[in-house]
Amino acid sequence: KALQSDLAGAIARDELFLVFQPFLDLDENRITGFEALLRWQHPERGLVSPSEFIPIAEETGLIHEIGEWVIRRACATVAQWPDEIRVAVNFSAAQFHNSGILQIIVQALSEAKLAPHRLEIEITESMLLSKYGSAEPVLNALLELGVTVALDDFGTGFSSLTYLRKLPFSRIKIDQSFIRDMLVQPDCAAIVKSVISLARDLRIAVVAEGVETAGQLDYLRQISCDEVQGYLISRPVSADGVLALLETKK
Ligand code: G
Ligand code: G
Ligand code: MN
Ligand code: NA
Repeated sequence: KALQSDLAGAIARDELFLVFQPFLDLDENRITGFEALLRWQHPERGLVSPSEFIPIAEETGLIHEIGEWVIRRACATVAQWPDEIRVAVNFSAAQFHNSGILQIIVQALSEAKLAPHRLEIEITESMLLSKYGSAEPVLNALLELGVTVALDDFGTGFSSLTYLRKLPFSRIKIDQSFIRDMLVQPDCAAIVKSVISLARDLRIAVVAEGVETAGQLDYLRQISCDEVQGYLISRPVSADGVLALLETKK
């Protein structure tokens, strides 16, 4: 397929870039970090969505090279931001189960002179059930390194409470589908409330994803959600946009 061969040269042609979407802490009412989201500016097709090209990268194995580029670029970028700001990077299963991944992360942190606690890795529940084997050793090694791990899209995969008990997550990101429906479906609100309460008892922080309305934000404040992310706070912005956002939301 054409897209596939184009993707192979995308890094060399400097067509990939990152945009950043903030996390807002509700207690402190300040931005605590940004999620790095990958974008591909294709010379003819224009902007191609990661939901289109990440699966191709995974099938072809290009995900390793692309994923390494994302980690290095994210670390180098966040190193230029204030010390209290973290960056979160999305991982694919194949990347996560690559034995060289720790070395790649250590090197990216060192090149950027970045404190490990400023990097967060986002993984999904489906990656924990992967054909590649146990995620536990990698998660423990990351923890030891000081890099934090967030469980992304929580509630959409095969959630098991065993994961929360056994694996060292710093954060749970409640999937946006729950946030979208929580004010219209009481069952959905009950789930969101319970996840927040469970996470608090386990000393795991909670991020609500996909917050789009003031009503959703108010409700999440009432039930003591730690952090929110979504178009209401900000769409993903360029690296320059991050600095502007940090100024205005101070
Ligand atoms: O930003 P957007 O909503 O278009 O992202 C679509 C999907 O692509 C999301 O599931 C997101 O997690 C994923 N994604 C974005 N950037 C990256 C990346 O750098 N690596 C991986 N593996 N997935 C990414
Ligand atoms: O799978 P993951 O949660 O990493 O995907 C993040 C995706 O969600 C990105 O593509 C981002 O653009 C999108 N997103 C972020 N905030 C919102 C929002 O408020 N509403 C919707 N519909 N999508 C959002
Ligand atoms: Mn994510
Ligand atoms: Na998510």
